Amino acid sequence: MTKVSVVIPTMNEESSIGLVIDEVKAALEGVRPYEILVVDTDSRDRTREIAVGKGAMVVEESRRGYGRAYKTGFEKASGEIIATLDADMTYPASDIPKLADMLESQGLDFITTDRFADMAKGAMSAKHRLGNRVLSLAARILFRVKVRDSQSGMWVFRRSVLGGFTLESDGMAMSEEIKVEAFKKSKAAEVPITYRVRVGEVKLQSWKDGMGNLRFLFKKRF
Ligand SMILES: Nc1nc2c(ncn2[C@@H]2O[C@H](COP(=O)(O)OP(=O)(O)O)[C@@H](O)[C@H]2O)c(=O)[nH]1
Ligand SMILES: [Mg+2]
Repeated sequence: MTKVSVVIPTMNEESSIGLVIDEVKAALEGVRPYEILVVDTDSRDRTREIAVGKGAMVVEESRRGYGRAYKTGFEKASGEIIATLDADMTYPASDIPKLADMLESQGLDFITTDRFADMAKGAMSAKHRLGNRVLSLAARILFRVKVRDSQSGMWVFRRSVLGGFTLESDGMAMSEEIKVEAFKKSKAAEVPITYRVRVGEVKLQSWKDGMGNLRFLFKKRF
């Protein structure tokens, strides 16, 4: 069985990181070899302590940014398959084995997930839903990527795809960037998931990150 490295970025997620690690362990223990890498940016709460206590490896990355955290985590990952998710209980960690199986049985390189397929009530505000729809539409038009949800943060992919492109963004825009590149340069698919209500405070800055993402798409395209 191929090893899975589960990479989780954190910034002050003490109320949820333990729950996420528990769910990852319950899903993978005895199913596949795995490791859990928590990439933390200067948490001032008990995030690191909880992660270490639950057996995860904590990677310190003090340079801010969601994309930066992932790039650092990917460099440290030893599994041939990498799975990503937020530290906030929104994504179904229990789906990781199913998605890894799908990757292998269908000969895929990259799987991203579609949160719009089954979203819990209150999991995403109307403003964020609209923003995500606009960004997803922009990605479809500008890059012809067949994704409904360009901002989903749960991906399961072969580590080898990372050798095929360079990720420029250090921020939230890395989420759409990795999809654009993976769909262009490898065999990729989007799979529906259930998206849950967040535990703890959101780190995303709606307007700043939303407009930043849109700007990123246009800059990358033209
Ligand atoms: N290491 C690190 N993690 C971050 C940073 N910004 C956000 N995160 C984490 O990235 C994930 C996504 O952030 P979140 O607030 O859930 O954004 P949303 O899901 O887009 O609303 C969470 O697990 C955050 O703790 C950062 O600068 N560094
Ligand atoms: Mg989140």
